[in-house]
Amino acid sequence: MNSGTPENERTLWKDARQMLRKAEAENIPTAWDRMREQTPHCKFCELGTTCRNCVMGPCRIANRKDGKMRYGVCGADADVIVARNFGRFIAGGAAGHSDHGRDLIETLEAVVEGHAPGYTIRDEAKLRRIAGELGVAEADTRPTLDVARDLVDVCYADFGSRRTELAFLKRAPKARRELWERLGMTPRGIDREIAEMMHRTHMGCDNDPASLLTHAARTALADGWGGSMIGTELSDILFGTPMPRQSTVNLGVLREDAVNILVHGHNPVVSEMILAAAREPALQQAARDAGAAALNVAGLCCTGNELLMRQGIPMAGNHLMTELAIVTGAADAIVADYQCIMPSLVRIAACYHTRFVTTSPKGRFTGATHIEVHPHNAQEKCREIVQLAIEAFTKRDPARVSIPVQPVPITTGFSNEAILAALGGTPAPLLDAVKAGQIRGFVGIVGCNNPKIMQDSGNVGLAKELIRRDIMVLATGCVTTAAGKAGLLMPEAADMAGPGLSAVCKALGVPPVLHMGSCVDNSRILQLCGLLADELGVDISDLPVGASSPEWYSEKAAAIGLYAVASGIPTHLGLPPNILGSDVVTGMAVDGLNGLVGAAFMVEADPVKAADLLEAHIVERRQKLGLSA
Ligand code: SF4
Ligand code: MSK
Repeated sequence: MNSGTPENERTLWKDARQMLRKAEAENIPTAWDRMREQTPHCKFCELGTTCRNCVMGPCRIANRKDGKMRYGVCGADADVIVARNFGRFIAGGAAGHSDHGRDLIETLEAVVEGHAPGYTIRDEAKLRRIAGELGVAEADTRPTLDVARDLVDVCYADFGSRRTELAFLKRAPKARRELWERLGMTPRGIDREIAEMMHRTHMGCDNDPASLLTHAARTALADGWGGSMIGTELSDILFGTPMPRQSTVNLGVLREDAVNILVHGHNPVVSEMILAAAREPALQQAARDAGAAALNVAGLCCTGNELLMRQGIPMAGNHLMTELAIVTGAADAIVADYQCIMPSLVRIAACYHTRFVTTSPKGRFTGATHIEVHPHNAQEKCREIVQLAIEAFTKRDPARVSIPVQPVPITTGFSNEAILAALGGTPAPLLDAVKAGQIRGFVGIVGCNNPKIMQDSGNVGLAKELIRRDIMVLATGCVTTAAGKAGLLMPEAADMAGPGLSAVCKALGVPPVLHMGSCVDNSRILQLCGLLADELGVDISDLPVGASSPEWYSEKAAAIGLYAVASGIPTHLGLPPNILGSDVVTGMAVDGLNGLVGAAFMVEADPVKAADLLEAHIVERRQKLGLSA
């Protein structure tokens, strides 16, 4: 299968290029090949001017000279259709993150009820702290499980309709909360905002683009300050709060002599238990009996990030590496939960001995081995899955194995707790470095890969450009693997940073790009912004911060971008959402939101120009704070 694009134009990486050549030789199509088949994409859909919300349609809006097709059958124009489509897109992303968060509540509840063998509360201090923060009575003194039970209730309540605002919203500065209230953006209930977005976009409801976008922002905020934040905090409580540790990254982390189990998806509830099973002596012995030297659990995408942050497992790859990981011929099992798992993996796994195992009823794949994992049976089912991987190892064809390159070392584990601990318990030293101009600002680079962009060229290009300008980078999601492979997650990368940032990094022994976790862990960045703003007595929209997703593809990434903007963080995207068919919606996204929430989107494919745009915002905000540029 030849995509027509040379490998070195498809990806930045040697491991990917080698595997793309192997895939081609073995006639295995990849996302790049299918991208070529899908190009050019439907113009109406690209512009966002297709509506399929009822069966009087589907309708397409065209800017035709004869004036025809300016309205859908119901009379909706391009602005309304684009805004509705964007709103539903955001609802999809917010639903994904937040339903993930709900799974963590259910797991904590199962622990409380004694129905989750193998799970426990690993960070009791954090449980008590978070419970106290959210108003649970006597969180410091009551029995652990009683406190956990009350915390479960508080978190469940955030998904409903009876609150006027989400519990974690108090982490946002007062001025921001008041602004949201004035704008009608205060998220009340996570499921409520998502359901309301679907309601408003039904035919004959909200037909005002500004109103639709305001609710889209409210829905996104329910994700960032709600579903995602619950996901992060409860994951820390159940599996431990990340602290700095070392690991390795790229396809070289797969081992020829070991049973390789790749965990893929997002939710640590499954992957943590797979790791626990793989650490059991009986299963390790079973692996040795099968002729393997060890059981090697490695990560893909965000569940990989979760295990990397907390357990230091090696990271095999990000989004566009998932197919190529199987092409190594050394992946004995892919264990998937949900989100960002390409359906193509089933077909590619079938070309090898690889067992593709799905574990969630929300993530079924025809042709996969489905072993459903719930908190009550996870221990037993994950042992079964590890056993399956061991059996698959015995069927591996050594002649088809090709593990490219050597792993690259990385440092991970920069939760806010870890950052504050490194600073002596207060953000003050960090702010001193900002005031002195050593660190000029912070940019969170987050998100995915997209075969429309050379893999990781935007992620790495922007990170390098920003640190060179003394702007510290916070990385999550699939940017982690990119930054790691480029050597940016090691303290030695301080040498690639500007003089101010380099000096701070060397003094603290940290890299200029800090790995803060998975996609839901962007909530850590929100919390950090809230902390810094409160410490300075300003709003988040006054801070010298920015966000970027250079290679985003998913609904979830769009939701992240919108909650960042609505929180006051200027946000760069490497490619636009499908909104360009409406001048009104596009104008609001890139400009109009500035007047409302103090931040807006920027779209720029070139990473150096993107760095210019982000730097300009940081300079402007520094000057408003009375700091040097
Ligand atoms: Fe067409 Fe209106 Fe139905 Fe959309 S809601 S498909 S624009 S008739
Ligand atoms: S996994 S949403 S490709 S970052 Fe979170 Fe990666 Fe983007 Fe999925």
